Amino acid sequence: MRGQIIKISSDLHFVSSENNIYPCKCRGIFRKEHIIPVVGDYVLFNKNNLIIEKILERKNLFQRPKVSNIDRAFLITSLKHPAFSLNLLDKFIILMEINNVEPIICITKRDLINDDEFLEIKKYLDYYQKIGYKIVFNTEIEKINSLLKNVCSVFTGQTGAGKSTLLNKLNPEWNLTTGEISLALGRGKHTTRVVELFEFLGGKVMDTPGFSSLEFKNYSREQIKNAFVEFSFYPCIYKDCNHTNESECLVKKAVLENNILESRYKNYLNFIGVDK
Ligand SMILES: Nc1nc2c(ncn2[C@@H]2O[C@H](COP(=O)(O)OP(=O)(O)OP(=O)(O)O)[C@@H](O)[C@H]2O)c(=O)[nH]1
Ligand SMILES: [Mg+2]
Ligand SMILES: [Zn+2]
Repeated sequence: MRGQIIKISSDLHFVSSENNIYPCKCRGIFRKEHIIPVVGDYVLFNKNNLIIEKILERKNLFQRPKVSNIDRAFLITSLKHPAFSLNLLDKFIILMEINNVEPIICITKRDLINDDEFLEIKKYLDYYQKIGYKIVFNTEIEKINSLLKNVCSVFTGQTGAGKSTLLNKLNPEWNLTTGEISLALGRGKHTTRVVELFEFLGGKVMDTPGFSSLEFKNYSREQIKNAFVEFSFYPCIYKDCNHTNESECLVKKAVLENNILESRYKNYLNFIGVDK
């Protein structure tokens, strides 16, 4: 039978298929061949002995959180506790661009900052919107529901940002555990421990354990450069311009003229390993 892994707990893989959930183990060969199933995987399994026989081809695969077959990724971004971070936002967006997944910026904890503080951050949010990214607030339930409809989405973000809280708001039946914020550390306490997939509005949505930092390696300079979508609005004379030391670089000019956000450019240099 064909099914999809919705949760993994030690060696038990919960496979959803035709309105049932089957707790399955993997064929022994998986371990030998270093095949590691993740939540989101479509699999072939035997419902008599509850063994997963095969993982079907993945559309995409992420390491942190460990999930596959994603169409949309919501970065749950709190404005305070934990603090708003442009570096984290850019890392997330670049990772999604490279993997051809649509990133959605979902803002939480607007209520924890005052209007002046919000205006400071709004300048940045307006820029991201201008270059084509969708931004929603965790209070805009209808808007979030319409983005979740019929596609497979993942909620990711820092621990304590409010992923599980928002999912409970979307559907209280999920009854997910939510956590306190450690005031000493200014972040969450890793309340969600495992990835879990839920069917919702004809699509799927995954809750995931939060992280305290996001790393990416193994991406080439070329990939990172192309993932900064607004750079293509400023076509440099040299097609392979890296926008670093080249003269007559239109991207650098756009940064100087405040048409490209300086933090974006700095993060670009940082991600390709050129620190200025
Ligand atoms: N004031 C305020 N608190 C919020 C908001 N959203 C979430 N919280 C609180 O933030 C804390 C952490 O929320 P969680 O939903 O557990 O965060 P999480 O992202 O699931 O965290 P991990 O599971 O550790 O990754 C809880 O105390 C929530 O009540 C919000 O919009 N405003
Ligand atoms: Mg959680
Ligand atoms: Zn250039």
